[in-house]
Amino acid sequence: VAGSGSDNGSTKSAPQIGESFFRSVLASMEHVYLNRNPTAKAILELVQSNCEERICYDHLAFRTFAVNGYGIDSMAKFFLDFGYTQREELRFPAKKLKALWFSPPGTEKSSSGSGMYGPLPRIFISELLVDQMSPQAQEIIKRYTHGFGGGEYAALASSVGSLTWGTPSSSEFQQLAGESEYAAWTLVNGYALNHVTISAHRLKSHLREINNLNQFIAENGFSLNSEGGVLKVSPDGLLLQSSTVADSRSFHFSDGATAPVPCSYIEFAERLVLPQHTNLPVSEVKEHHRRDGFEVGNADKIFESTSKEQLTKKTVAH
Ligand code: OOG
Ligand code: NI
Repeated sequence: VAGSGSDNGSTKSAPQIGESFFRSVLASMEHVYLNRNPTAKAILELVQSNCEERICYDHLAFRTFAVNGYGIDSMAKFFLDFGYTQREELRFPAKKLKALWFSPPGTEKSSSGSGMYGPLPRIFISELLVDQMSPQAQEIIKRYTHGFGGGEYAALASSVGSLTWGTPSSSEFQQLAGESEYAAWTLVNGYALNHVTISAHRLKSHLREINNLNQFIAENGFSLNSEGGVLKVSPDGLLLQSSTVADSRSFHFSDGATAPVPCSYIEFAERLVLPQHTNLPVSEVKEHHRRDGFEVGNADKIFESTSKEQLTKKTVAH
């Protein structure tokens, strides 16, 4: 597990967390996610039954508030303690967001199972730059993140499916949504898994090509996020991504109001073989021969999978 580098230049210490505990926590996060998001559950079952084989996750994603110890670091700790390595930063100035991604350690018994028991996923964690929000929005966010110390329990909160803070009111949710849909989403979903991403190129059937996978998903009646076109392509042409429109669930606000709020979605990613490896026989191509990392232009549109605009289109389409 050692030897994958360090973010502060010091010698990397042994992981603080054992692999079976780590994977159990991921499986609990997934359990919460599948129970709350019928579309994600149905699609995973559909793809699995079509391929009659395991599903590999390309990455998992979380959202956070960059304030009072609730930012990226709060969720990253669990992954760093297991041996993940911090990689590139991505910036989204218009959305007032910053993100970091983390690559997994090499593990001995990583590759046999499916989902959270398969190859370890990359981790994508973003944070809302709270100090750039209006004073009113900051006040609401700080009301829920001040004095609770909840950031310390990020992974725990995600695996049990609870907010670490109190239940917000519908007017607070509306106020945030008017300024940042990301902020409103995070207020009611907290550290819940925002999405899992199916690694398309690691599927065995024709669905390993993302265009076929997208067509298959659409033919089965699910709506894909159409922001900037269904298929998101990186400038180098090697990272192809698409995602569903988020499900919504009924949320009981503190003022007694009950209203639907967006929850999570599922994503698909196809990573093409890097130019310097295209001469390798297909059977010899490994994950590290493919395009790694994330892409700001793709991510910017994938964030919209939980937006009101995409959710409204979905209702019209059905
Ligand atoms: C994350 C959106 C970005 C990706 O793979 O680039 C993303 C989010 O919606 O929180 O998932
Ligand atoms: Ni993603």
